[in-house]
Amino acid sequence: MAGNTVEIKVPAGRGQVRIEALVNAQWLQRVTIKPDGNPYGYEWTGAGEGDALIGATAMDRSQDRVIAATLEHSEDGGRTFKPSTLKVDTVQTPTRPARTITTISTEDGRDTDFNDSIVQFVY
Ligand SMILES: [Ca+2]
Repeated sequence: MAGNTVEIKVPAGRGQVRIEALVNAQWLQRVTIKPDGNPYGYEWTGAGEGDALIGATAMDRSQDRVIAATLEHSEDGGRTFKPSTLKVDTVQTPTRPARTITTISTEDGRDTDFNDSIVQFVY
């Protein structure tokens, strides 16, 4: 698996897993989401500021899921994409039942603000 792909393991359980992708970047960002080894999934692209939403979906939790997320950016208007540098962070909320929020954040350049793309999984 390339270093710009993360697999998020979501156990079967209540409700849904919700996924949203936000951007804070001038360069085009691309987020590819592939659930459960499926070669087809979601591909979201966009640029913008202020946590601009480029894609969102939800999946039921009737079964254990492994959701692969690949994060890239383009410096040439979408002709070619390069792997972004990722950070992954998971927190549990104090609610009962607890929910899990996993955040993937990316850096596409040198300012190391790690907010160029932000993909959150909430379940
Ligand atoms: Ca940046």
